[in-house]
Amino acid sequence: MTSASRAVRALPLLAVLAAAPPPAPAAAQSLQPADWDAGIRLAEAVDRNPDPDIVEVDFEARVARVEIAPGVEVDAWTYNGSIPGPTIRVKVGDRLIVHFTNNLPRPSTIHWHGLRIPIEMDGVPGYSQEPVEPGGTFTYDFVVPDAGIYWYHPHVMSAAQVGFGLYGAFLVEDPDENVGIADDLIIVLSDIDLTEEGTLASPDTGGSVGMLFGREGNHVLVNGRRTPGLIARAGAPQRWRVVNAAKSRYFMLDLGEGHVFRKIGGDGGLTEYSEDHEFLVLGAGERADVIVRPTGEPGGNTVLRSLLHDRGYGSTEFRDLEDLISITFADLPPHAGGALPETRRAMEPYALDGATEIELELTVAQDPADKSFSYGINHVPFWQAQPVVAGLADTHIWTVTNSTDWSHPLHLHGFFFMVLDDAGAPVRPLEWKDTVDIPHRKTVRLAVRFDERPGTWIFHCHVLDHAEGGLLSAVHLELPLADFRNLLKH
Ligand SMILES: [Cu+2]
Repeated sequence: MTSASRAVRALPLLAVLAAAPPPAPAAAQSLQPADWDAGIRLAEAVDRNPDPDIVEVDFEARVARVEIAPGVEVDAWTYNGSIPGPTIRVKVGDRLIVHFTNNLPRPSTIHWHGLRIPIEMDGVPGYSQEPVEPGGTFTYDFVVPDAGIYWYHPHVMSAAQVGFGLYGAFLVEDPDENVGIADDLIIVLSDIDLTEEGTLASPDTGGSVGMLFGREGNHVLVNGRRTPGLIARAGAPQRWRVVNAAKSRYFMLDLGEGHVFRKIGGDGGLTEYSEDHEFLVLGAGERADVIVRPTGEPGGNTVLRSLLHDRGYGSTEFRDLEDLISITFADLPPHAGGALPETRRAMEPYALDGATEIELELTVAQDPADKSFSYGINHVPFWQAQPVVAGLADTHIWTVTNSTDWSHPLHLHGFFFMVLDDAGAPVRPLEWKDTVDIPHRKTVRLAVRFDERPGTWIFHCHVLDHAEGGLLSAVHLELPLADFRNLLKH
């Protein structure tokens, strides 16, 4: 298996730093035929607030009949009746108000994956709010702090609820950013598990062994459809913001020979500089912002595929490649091309002097009595875990060792981190991450700086079966001891 990191064709760092900043591109114009994306474009949430800096939307979680392929319908769990739910599009600094009503048969919440918002808005029952009972409501209300592509999903029975269809994209735009490409798409990758009768499969199939692997759905979906189509002008660049919303599945995107993904952003907005990748690997929960230029004969077609990515035992054997998007080239002369835009973002690595070192081992255990498996962090599942304690504005270096036979995309709520290399230096280009793959039997180091938002913030594997099987813990972020002493004086 070719790993993505080996396939990276990095720009020489010094050359990039020495070069003059690229000229600001002129206001971009569409290069695509009319309705090129009609078969794939996601519906957006309706903003009912006239204030240009407030986006106020109504979200109802409910069971609804959706069509995932011609003639294939299922009663899925949805936000506002669709899979994915409505795309939220806001500007950085906007206030978002979401009036959430739960009309599902089970309690639910909404977690805003990757957003650095107050703990009360984080959507985790038991840590930040009470679960919203069937028929109940909750108002999420926060200021959106960072540009980038994020997503949302429930944090109650999350493997089941995400697997049944509850997720959506959350795009935070920066009005000052100008990448110079008008044709953009949000691509939400997921899957859903259906029985032969076309109903939602049980989220418990395979019992403890199913949990150990991390159950994948048997229908791969792109924006809620099986292999939707796009009508592209050959050679014309497009900007894709890709979200992996699958409950377990990894994707390894491939556009075929001669194509690259110019990655300009990741989990938390633009990266330090753009970098070309032959393949694009996204673990569950990860995102990427990429520029692509599909090429081919006018009238012909190509396909965006997912290759087999080795996320551990059983993940590549007897598997097929997945066709994700069918791209038909319009009968137009190919676009002349030219260089793809380069992007740059001024980013400072964290100063790591005096950082607190934390060792985390991702472990698995089998109960000698009933033979069931559970995952753990440092050998304890979340129901026995003590949180990591951190002070406000502390910097931590986490050394995360995966001692299991499956990879774990580790997600930290509420904070960005940067990944460190084996020597402890930040990996370039710098990228703000909230979810990072910890490959099976490998160690990954990362640096995180906490800020002034106290609370108990969970971190967990985003293979959601693994999280529910024990691979979850928390950081308890609290006032420094001195502050407590001051409080006691009053
Ligand atoms: Cu995992």
